[in-house]
Amino acid sequence: MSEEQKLQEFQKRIDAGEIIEPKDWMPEKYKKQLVRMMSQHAHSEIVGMLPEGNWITRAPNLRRKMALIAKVQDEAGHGLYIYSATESFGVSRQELIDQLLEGKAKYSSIFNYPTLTWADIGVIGWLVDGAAIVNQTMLAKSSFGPYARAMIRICKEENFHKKQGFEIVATLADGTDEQKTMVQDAVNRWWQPSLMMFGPPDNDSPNSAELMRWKVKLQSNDDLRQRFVDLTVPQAKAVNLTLPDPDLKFNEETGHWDFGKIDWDEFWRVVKGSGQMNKARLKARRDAHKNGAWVREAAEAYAAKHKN
Ligand code: BYC
Repeated sequence: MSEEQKLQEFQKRIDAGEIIEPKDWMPEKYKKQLVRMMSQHAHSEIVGMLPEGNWITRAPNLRRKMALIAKVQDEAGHGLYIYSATESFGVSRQELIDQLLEGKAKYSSIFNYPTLTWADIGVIGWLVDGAAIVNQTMLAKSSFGPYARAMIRICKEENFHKKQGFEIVATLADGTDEQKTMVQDAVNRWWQPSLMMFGPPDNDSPNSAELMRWKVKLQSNDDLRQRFVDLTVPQAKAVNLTLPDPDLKFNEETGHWDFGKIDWDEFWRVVKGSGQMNKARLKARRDAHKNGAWVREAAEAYAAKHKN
């Protein structure tokens, strides 16, 4: 079979809704796109532990502290599931982590913002995990089996994370004036960055057309962003919080909430490394890697000793 015929057969399988497994024939570009996306996704989970990890020692009570520790630990697990999915292509976790530590790999823009108050922890669970659920529920139906299967478990865990965050938000929003102000301020700071998580607008998204043709993505960046806005507006109303957008308005014709312009210059600045926390995040990961060297060495020595 010629390359052209193989490509046509592959597209037929995709169009028929078949799931592609690592040993199946696939175009090099399909594999490349998936390694790119899964690598960024896995790194996002790992770097995403940092903003929340920052508050573990300062959680207001033991119940909150236990829930937050469990959440941050879950994120590490998510990273590992997705690194395993890239390993099914023969791309090792080490290779990808090296790229992250060398500053060559991307991870989600959202994690380059600081967590200034306890309310940020609630808002991350509500908005950031909420946005991730919208995106990942779609990816759970992606054409690549190992990625789609990882997403199913991740989405279940993210649902707990979102509830954990929304409960913190609801408690603060129903609290003292100071608590109300604190949680509203956190919503004001995280709203736009959460909308940016879905990626650039469709007309400026170079990868979307190919990913959608191969059913890696089943919905576009803008469609998912709109779904997130539609789901979140009533949740904000339920706890008497205001989403910081004067243009937010229900559109009777479309049945969706219209929203204002997103600052895409800011998005690209953050993606290209000039966000508030980009340097600190990479430093934290590099330090953790360096400080964990003795654990890796001990594990290797143990494995070598017990080889037979
Ligand atoms: N941040 O052509 P486009 C979590 C890049 S963690 C940074 O639209 P695509 C959690 C994009 O990579 C969950 N970069 O790309 C963890 C591309 O650059 P390259 C994180 C972004 O792939 C801890 C360029 O812009 N979720 O839930 O079609 C605590 C053009 O974009 C971003 C995922 O990683 C961004 N926001 O669509 C709490 C989901 N957006 O690679 C929570 C998996 C775009 O060509 N990924 N770029 O150099 C995806 O679904 C898709 O890759 C995206 C982008 C929607 C992000």
